[in-house]
Amino acid sequence: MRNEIPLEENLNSGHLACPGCGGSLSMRLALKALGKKTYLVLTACCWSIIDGPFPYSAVKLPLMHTAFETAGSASSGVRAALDILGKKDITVMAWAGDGGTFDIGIQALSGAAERNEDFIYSCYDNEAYMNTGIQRSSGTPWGAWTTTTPESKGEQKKKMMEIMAAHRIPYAATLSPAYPEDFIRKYKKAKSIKGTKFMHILSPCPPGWKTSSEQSMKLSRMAVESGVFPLYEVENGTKYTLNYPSADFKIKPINEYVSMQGRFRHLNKEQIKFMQENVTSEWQRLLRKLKYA
Ligand SMILES: Cc1ncc(C[n+]2csc(CCOP(=O)(O)OP(=O)(O)O)c2C)c(N)n1
Ligand code: SF4
Repeated sequence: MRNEIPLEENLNSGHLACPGCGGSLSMRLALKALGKKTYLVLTACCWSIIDGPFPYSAVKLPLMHTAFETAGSASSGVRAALDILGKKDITVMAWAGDGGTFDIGIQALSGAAERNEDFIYSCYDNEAYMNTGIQRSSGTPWGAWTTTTPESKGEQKKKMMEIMAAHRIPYAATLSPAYPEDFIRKYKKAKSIKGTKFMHILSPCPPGWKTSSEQSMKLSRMAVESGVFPLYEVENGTKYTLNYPSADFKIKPINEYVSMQGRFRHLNKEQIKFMQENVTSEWQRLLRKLKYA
């Protein structure tokens, strides 16, 4: 099989992520796909730390740190400035966590998407506000322990892909660092499309998920194979394409995925059954959309 992963590295070694951080591997893959002509807009999140203190930067590309809630508006401004300078060949990529996307940045992101601003928005979703000590976000799954849901989170995860698809942006996709070829292909595709592109990346976080570092890739794969985080694309809000698992794949039970993570340790059999029912019904909904959209 031909290796489709570019050798080019735009992320230095020696960055400040925890071992096993899905967010750092995801950035590495995204920058391999996008190449040198990329301008990064980074909101407050773990990546503000991972990148390192000024004058150091883990990223070999121009990068602007901006306020937590502004990825959508700041990226729109950077795009406009580059266009005025005639630098239309530079890709602008916003990079934010689930807290910065699902919650605090959603207004600026929705505004930019409605205007169909020409940039790639990447949300690396570690399912909580990790940088400030594991607080729940609207991307945290039902049942998860966080410091602000010490019993168990009682609300379901927000369906961010559906919200973005409802804006009818040209491209939205789910990605996993455990599927690097699919990951690279999607970023290259996003780069080739004009308008707003939304990339939703499930990014394991060992301290926040209470897992060991070496389990991150296994967990990423299990999230996909169990249907917790299927990999798919939505074009113009209507055309759905499923990548992994395939529609005829019998999704694996979530038990192993859940039991490997300390954040779900308190759940009893009934609660895991409830989670399973939700995952199964969401998977079936996705299959119906594929068929009828
Ligand atoms: C307006 C504002 N409120 C709060 C903060 C503090 N803060 C910085 S990072 C962060 C958490 C970010 O969470 P998320 O976007 O999920 O990224 P992660 O830390 O998980 O990588 C918070 C609350 C801030 N910088 N600005
Ligand atoms: S806390 Fe989680 S998201 Fe943040 S650097 Fe560590 S592993 Fe990555």
